[in-house]
Formats: sequence, C-alpha cells, structure tokens
Amino acid sequence: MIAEDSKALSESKPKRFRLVVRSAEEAVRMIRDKLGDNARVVSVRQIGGEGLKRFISSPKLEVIAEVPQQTESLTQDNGEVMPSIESAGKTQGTQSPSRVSPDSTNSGESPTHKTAPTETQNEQVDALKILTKAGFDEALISQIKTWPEVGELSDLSLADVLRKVTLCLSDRFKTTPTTSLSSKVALLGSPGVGKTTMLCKLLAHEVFIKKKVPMVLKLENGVPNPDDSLRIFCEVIGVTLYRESNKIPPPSLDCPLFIDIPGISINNTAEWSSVKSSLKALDVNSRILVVNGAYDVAVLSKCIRIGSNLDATHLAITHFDELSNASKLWPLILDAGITPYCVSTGQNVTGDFSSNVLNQMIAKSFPENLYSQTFSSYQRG
Ligand SMILES: Nc1nc2c(ncn2[C@@H]2O[C@H](COP(=O)(O)OP(=O)(O)OP(=O)(O)O)[C@@H](O)[C@H]2O)c(=O)[nH]1
Ligand SMILES: [Mg+2]
Repeated sequence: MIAEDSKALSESKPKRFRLVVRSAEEAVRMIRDKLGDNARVVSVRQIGGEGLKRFISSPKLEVIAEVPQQTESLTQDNGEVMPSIESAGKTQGTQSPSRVSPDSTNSGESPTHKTAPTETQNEQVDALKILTKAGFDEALISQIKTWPEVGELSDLSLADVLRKVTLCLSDRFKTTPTTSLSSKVALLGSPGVGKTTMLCKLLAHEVFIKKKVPMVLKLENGVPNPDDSLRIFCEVIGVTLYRESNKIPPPSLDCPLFIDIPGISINNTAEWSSVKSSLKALDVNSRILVVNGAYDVAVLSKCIRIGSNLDATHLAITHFDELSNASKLWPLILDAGITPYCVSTGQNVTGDFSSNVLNQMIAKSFPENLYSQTFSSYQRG
C-alpha cells in the first residue's frame, strides 16, 4: 500500500508518502519503483492491526518516505541543514551521499559537530562499535566478520555496515530448512517456555486462517500436565481435545493432530528419552522445539541440543516481545539445522504470533533510527 500524505503537500515542501509493507526488501523495491531514485526514507515503524485484525494479519512495516522538490536540492547545494536524519550526512562535504554519519544516531548532537573533516576516519572505525552499543550481539559481530561474503567491515560507514549485515543475515536465513508441518505435530520444550500458549496460537491459525479441523492430544507421559486453559480454548474454537491416543481418528493434513507435552527440565535426560519413545510410538514426524527467546544464549544452546536429540524439525521462539534486541538469536537460528517456524510476541492466544521469522528478526536486530538510515542507504546505493 502506498498513500500520499496530503498534509505535507505544498509547492515548496517535499512530498511525503506512507507505505505499508511486509518486509524491508519490499519497502526498498516499492520506494525505488514508485517514488524514484530521489526519494528518501524519513521513518520506519513496525505496526500491527487492532483486535481481531491483529490476529488475522501479520506485523507490517510503516515507512514514511519523502520525495524532494526542485527547491529542496537548491537548499542542499547551499549547504543548509535539512530536517531529516540523512540530511546531516549530506552537509558533510567529505562524505559520499550514501554515507550516514555514525554520530547521527545521537540525536542530542548538532549536525555541525558531525561535519568536522578530522572526524571522518573515526566515523568509519566506529561503525561496529555503534552497532554493539545499540544492543547488537557482540558474538554475532565476531561471527559475521568471519563470513567470506561480508568482506572487510572496519572501513565502511555505519549505513554500509548495516546494509551488508542485513543482506548477509537475510541470505543466510534463506538457506535454513523450510520443511512444512506434517499431519502430526508435537510441541516440545522445557517447563514454562510457552508451549501450550504457542499451541493455542497455532490452533487459532489453523481454524480461522487455514480453515482446517485440527485435533489435540494432551500427553501426560508420567508428568502432570494441567489443561484447564487448553481445554477451555479448544472448546471455544471447536477443537476436540483427546487424552488417550487410541481414541484419535486418523489425522490428515486437513485434520492435523497437535500434541501438547508437559515441560521437561533440560537436565532430566531420562524424561526426555521417554518423550522421544512416546513420539516414536505415535509416529510423530513434525516436532516443534519451543524455546523462550529471553533465556540466556547458553541455556538456549542446550535446549537446541536437546531438541536435535529429539529429532526436532521446527523451531518456535516465544517471549519475543520481551527482547529489546533479538540479535543474539541469529547464530541459534542459523546453526540449528531446523526450520525456523514462528515467533510468539505476547500472551494473547488469538494473536501475537508471526510465521515471518526473518522479518521479525531483522526488525528486532537494529534500533529503529539505525534501521531507517539503512533504508536511506539502500535507496541511494
Ligand atoms: N510475554 C510473553 N508471555 C508468554 C509468551 N508465550 C507464553 N507466555 C506466557 O508464559 C507463561 C507460560 O506459558 P505456557 O504456555 O503455559 O507454557 P508451557 O511451556 O506450556 O508450560 P508447561 O506446560 O508448564 O511446561 C504463561 O503465563 C504465558 O502467558 C510470549 O510470547 N510472550
Ligand atoms: Mg503447557
């Protein structure tokens, strides 16, 4: 969707446009195609619908872009400061147009401070430091530096580093498995990570979006698995909840079976192998490993190791809403060798869920202001 912001319309002012898109890549393509080479991004914000709309639509990005008028470029040529993030970079005689000063992430500083030619060298060197300061995972930066496709990062501007890192992460993400769910799906994970909540979200999606008729089996496996909320939710959306596997009709892709399993401590290997045997007996091919994304990386790595011992096929990340920066999750997602299936972004069982893991990860790896500068750089690059 692309809409002209009528309030900003004026002969002398740049024209503003609002785009609502599903991904960063779509935004870049749309701006180039519809608004041309001179358009630049003013802001980027993640948006979701309200109420039921929120549940039937995946999160989107709202991008405000500006197309400068003729008078605008004259102002730039005269060296005056324009009221936008990238304009600070344009006032710097020593920088190429695609460069965005790292200092421009600090809104408290004056643009003239950034223009001092003696600082050019420092601005380049500091790009990675700024990324780390903004919450980007240091271990991930070290890992990225070893990727041959990245090349040398240390002498690039912040905008170029962001662009490169984003593209490399997206490319690597696209090489992760993309297995579809089969007709029997189990959700596995340690206690309290959000398995049952995630199951409810998947069930709502199956019923209302995919128009399927799912069934649920609640496994006890010797561990108590209280089911009040799951039972009530199944009743509300018309899904049958079974407690005994021998009573279940044969599942199919139109009537898939979802299995809720009690949480098992990551140190309880005996219980995990018992679960593995039960899943084998039930012939369950799709096994979603549910992890709490807010956990420590060491714990998450251990969960993923356990998951791979249990032949997990898909990864679901919960508590995504509680993360201020998700970049620590990249190595886990890229190296797990299983399909990154979905993220849970809150407690609302009829919403707060996205199967666009790549988009969610990109949107939560870079702070909004750095992200919008990256767009500007894409734009001109
Ligand atoms: N903020 C936030 N809370 C969540 C999310 N997913 C689940 N929760 C909350 O986490 C708590 C545990 O969720 P459950 O779904 O019961 O977790 P579980 O893994 O089934 O727990 P056990 O069956 O006891 O092992 C509940 O209070 C949920 O509301 C999420 O994505 N974000
Ligand atoms: Mg549960």
